[in-house]
Amino acid sequence: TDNVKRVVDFSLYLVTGRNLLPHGKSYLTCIEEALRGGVTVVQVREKEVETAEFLEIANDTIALCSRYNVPVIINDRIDVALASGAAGVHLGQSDMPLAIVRKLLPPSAIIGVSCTTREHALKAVEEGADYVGLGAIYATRTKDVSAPGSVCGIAGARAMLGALEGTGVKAVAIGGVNSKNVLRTLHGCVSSTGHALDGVAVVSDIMASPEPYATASCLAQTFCAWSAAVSRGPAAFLVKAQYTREGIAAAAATLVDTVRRVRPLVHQITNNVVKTQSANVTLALGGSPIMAEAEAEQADLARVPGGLLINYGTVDAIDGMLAAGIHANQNRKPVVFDPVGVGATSFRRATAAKLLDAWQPTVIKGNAAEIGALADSEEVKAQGVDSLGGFKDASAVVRSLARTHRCIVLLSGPTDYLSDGSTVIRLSNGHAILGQITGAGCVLGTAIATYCGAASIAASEPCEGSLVNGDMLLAVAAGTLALTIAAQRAAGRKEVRGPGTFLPALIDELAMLSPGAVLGTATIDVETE
Ligand code: 3NM
Ligand code: MG
Repeated sequence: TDNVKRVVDFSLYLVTGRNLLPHGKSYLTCIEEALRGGVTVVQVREKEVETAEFLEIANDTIALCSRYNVPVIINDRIDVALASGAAGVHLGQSDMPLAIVRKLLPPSAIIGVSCTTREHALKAVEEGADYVGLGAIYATRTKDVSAPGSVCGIAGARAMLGALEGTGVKAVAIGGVNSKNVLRTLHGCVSSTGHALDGVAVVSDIMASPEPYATASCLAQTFCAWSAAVSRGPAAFLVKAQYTREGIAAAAATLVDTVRRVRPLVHQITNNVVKTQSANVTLALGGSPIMAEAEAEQADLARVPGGLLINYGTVDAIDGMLAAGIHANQNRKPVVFDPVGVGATSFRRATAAKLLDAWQPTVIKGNAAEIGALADSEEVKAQGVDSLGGFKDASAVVRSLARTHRCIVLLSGPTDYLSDGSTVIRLSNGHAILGQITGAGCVLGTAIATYCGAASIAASEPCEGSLVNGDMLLAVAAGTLALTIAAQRAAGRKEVRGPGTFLPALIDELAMLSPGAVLGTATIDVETE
């Protein structure tokens, strides 16, 4: 009846765009194929047609969708919604105010609002919206999003989701979402307290597809796999485990051999200062390095299993970095991000934000200054690329940043802190002489990318709904231990008299590192919440 609001499944929300149909494909054929593929709600969006034609299209769409028990929402036009008996309307920020629309439509009407800012989301909640469209997530050609502020990005969606938590207002992400980036979008669009999307809204990926059935199926299946992974636990973007000191040490020791067995390709976009030593560290650990920066080669490289390191160092090759991470996400490869000196300039901050909106890192690693800058911490101020000190509560900082960015965060220093957003692991191996060579932090990133790459290849349980297979918290711990334990051993060698003799000794110790050395030397503490 008119008084009962139906429960809508927002998981795959198709917004129509007849102008995008491929040559020879009729509108209703496309919609029907998409419905068979798994579309759960349809919005009829018409920007050019006169009222009579809009009403006819709405009626035809409703007749078709009702056979699939899928509700139809009308974009903007209250009169068309009323005349067609549609399930509801979708309002833009400059359309009729929600409060008035609510009075005009029957109580059962589903009303949605487009939101780009946290203020929009708060207002939509207050006015009693049933759902919101968060966007544009990415740049798109389907709608004009050229005005400044029209693209909210993943970061903007996170802020809006924070405002929606506990309100019951559903949310879909819109704008440039497609079958290639949908898993990354779902993974990324989660508030720091864990509030996630109810679905994704798509126009061109389905409407312009020669095979809307296949495209919709792919989107729907990815959504299902993701929600299954999420329902396994709050931090289910990882394979959850109970971490103990002994368990971490044993896993790290095992991974020493795993790296050598699977020989992961370790693709590194890193700075000129450290390229040679990074490639040598990869080889010594048992991985296979490739230092490839051109945008045009990223798609091919991402198809080879392994790990990706993006160390933005002197901040060039940004197009290559953008493409590398996007392709790595699509191929479910781990991405290690080293935002070198991110606090030093506003350019570096903006670049980090741009990269983090384009792709999901598996790991962010940095020193106190870098982690402090990413966390907007006043406690640690950046000066150049060196860190000025530590945090009062480093565990809280890494845990919180891991939640915000939905990844593992490693804070390197005399004690290394790493967290998946719940567990914090502290590692206290290493040697002060690491501070006397250039690029010690950079090669730590290399070691982590090498271990994450190997762990993702060797993962016993592939998890379709997750961006990476395997336990990345253990891999980061293992990569960190490998480098710091080798450094300790190198520093203790007779022939090492200073930083010059230390670096080749470090490469030797990495090449000779044994599982037993890791087991016997690892200094690990675990804090669970
Ligand atoms: N609304 P595609 S973006 C209809 O930002 C619409 O509110 C947007 O099309 C918003 O899936 C958009 O082809 C177009 O990128 C989305
Ligand atoms: Mg509108």
